Amino acid sequence: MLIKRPDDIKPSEITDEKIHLHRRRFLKTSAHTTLAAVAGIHLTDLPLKDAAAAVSLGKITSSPLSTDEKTTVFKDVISYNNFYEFSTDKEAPARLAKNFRTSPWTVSVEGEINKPAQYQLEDLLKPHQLEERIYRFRCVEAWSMVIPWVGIPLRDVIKRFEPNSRAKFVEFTTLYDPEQMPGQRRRTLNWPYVEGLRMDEAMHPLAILAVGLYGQVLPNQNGAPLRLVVPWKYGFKSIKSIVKIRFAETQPQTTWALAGPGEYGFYANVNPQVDHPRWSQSRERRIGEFFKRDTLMLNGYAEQVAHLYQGMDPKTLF
Ligand SMILES: Nc1nc2c(c(=O)[nH]1)N[C@H]1C(S)=C(S)[C@@H](COP(=O)(O)O)O[C@H]1N2
Ligand SMILES: [Mo]
Repeated sequence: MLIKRPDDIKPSEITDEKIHLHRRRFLKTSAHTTLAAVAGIHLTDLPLKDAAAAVSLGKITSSPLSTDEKTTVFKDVISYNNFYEFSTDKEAPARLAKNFRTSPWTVSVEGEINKPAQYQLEDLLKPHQLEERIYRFRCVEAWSMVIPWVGIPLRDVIKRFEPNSRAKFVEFTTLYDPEQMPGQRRRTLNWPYVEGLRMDEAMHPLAILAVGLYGQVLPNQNGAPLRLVVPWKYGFKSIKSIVKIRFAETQPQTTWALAGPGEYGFYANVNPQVDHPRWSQSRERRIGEFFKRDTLMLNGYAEQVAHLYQGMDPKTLF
């Protein structure tokens, strides 16, 4: 269930002291400060003698679309990841992505639009107000988190590109750079990672492009410097480190559907009633909790998005 949050709650107020300490520690890495510089983000010194420059994204407004559920501990959000470009191991991306270069970062925008262009990340972000969106995030492997993302509504960005009437789908592509991404030297997946949304899904106010979490620039292992977040779908739809956004008339291919067409589909809507062929999707483990909980239809966002799938067979929406 979604509740309204007052606009003046700063991300700093929803994080505990431990989280702040962790934040200081990881923010000392240069990759973050470089991204901050390129994204036109200002740096603020923390009143701590061991802290170098901590990154701040500037003004972040809080969104009424946030959940009021307890957020997952910061350390878990940044140390338990799926990022196959680095490793299939969940703990390894944090270490292996440490020196990943996120600046300069160019996003190529192509296809059925009036304004195709190559954007520097800072230019892509400039006209937009950053928002905090606290979302439930449900991985297809039956674990979940609650993450305070910092991002911008995808729909606002898409409108700037002026899609034409043939734009029925939008495709996203992750960087291909095996030199920096050791996982890409093996064919665990079809590289580069690609994902897609139907246009009406992409234009839904819940879909965001994230540049941060917990009030700070995205850690590399979480998909820096730019990743998609679609909270009513399984986590694999939320593609990381995006370098290309392409608009198309036909449904794009997606990495996981290519890897296992019987197991992963284009829609990947969270549905507790449709099992994965190898495990149940009815329950999930919230990271940091001991007892499993019921998985909610459309990850708890049914009220907002169920209408997008009216008349479609839920069994085809996996
Ligand atoms: N490029 C890319 N994007 C990706 C993945 C990946 O391996 N590569 N993993 C996906 C999966 S399966 C999940 S659950 C989420 C994990 O996001 P997190 O590590 O920020 O929690 O990222 C998704 N996006
Ligand atoms: Mo996932």
